[in-house]
Amino acid sequence: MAPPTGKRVKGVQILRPFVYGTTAKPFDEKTNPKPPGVPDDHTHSWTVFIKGIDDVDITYWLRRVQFKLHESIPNHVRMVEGIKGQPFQIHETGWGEFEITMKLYYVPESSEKPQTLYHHLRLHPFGRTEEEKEAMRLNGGEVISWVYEEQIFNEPYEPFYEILTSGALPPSASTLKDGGGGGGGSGAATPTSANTPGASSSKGGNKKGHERSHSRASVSTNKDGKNNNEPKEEPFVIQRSEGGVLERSAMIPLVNRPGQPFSRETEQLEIQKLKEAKLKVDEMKKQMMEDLEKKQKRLEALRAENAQAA
Ligand code: SLL
Repeated sequence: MAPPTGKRVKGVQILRPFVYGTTAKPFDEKTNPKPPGVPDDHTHSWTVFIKGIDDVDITYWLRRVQFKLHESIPNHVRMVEGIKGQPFQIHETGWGEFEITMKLYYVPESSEKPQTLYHHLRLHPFGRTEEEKEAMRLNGGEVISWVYEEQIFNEPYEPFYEILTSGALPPSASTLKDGGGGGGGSGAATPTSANTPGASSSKGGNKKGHERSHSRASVSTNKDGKNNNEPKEEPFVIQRSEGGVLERSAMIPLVNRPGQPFSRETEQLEIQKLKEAKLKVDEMKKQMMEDLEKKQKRLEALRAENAQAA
């Protein structure tokens, strides 16, 4: 942690969305063959990662991540340095589930102490219902346990505030490649901790959302009809197309895409689920109150009968 430079910007809170978690796949001759040298008792390959939402770069605020794996794994404490536009991640193989400790080291300008996150590595399908487990099995046995999180910087120091607010950028080239990103998740994801029903978004990669706006050269004509062949740069327009997010912003994607299960769409579905659950609880409560009232009346009647008989 670097000594603080400048003052803290009072009354300001800046948040940055990010995603962390694990993706695991059982070894399988056809779909996931075991690489040479992997011990016989290893049953799965897996990845643990921290990355930007929509795969945008986060290394401008997160410098390095220390992953602490199970002690049975050789070299189980690993430091991963940030590479611009790429997830912080570790690929491993093994046979068992355990809790992974992730220590987040921020950029020196932040003067922030490291913070720790914990995540349970999941190798086997899980869920609240059999249906949820079944959905994981259908997805080629790939087990996705991803969590949406927001990093909050409270009253950041001035130099860091400058970095955080220096302006949003269009998604960088590194995020143009296929979805999955750090998770290694290839298809529509069924996220877990968030347990988002809408997560399994439409398949069939729609890459339009990642296209960046670009400036074009144009040829204009002068008043006198002569061609003015000087190429003219059109103003650079930052677009948020197809619900994707801009780099260095706190945006959330509008809609889900393959490998990108966290979005406003997902949030709306979660809210809807909560509303429905509340209605159900209210209804159950009403029913219980009615039952209680009936029982109380019956009790009173029995007491009265008893008193008469005595
Ligand atoms: C369990 N409590 O019994 C857990 C421990 C440990 C997993 C899980 C070893 C990999 C390697 C490995 O998978 N350890 O040898 O590199 O389920």
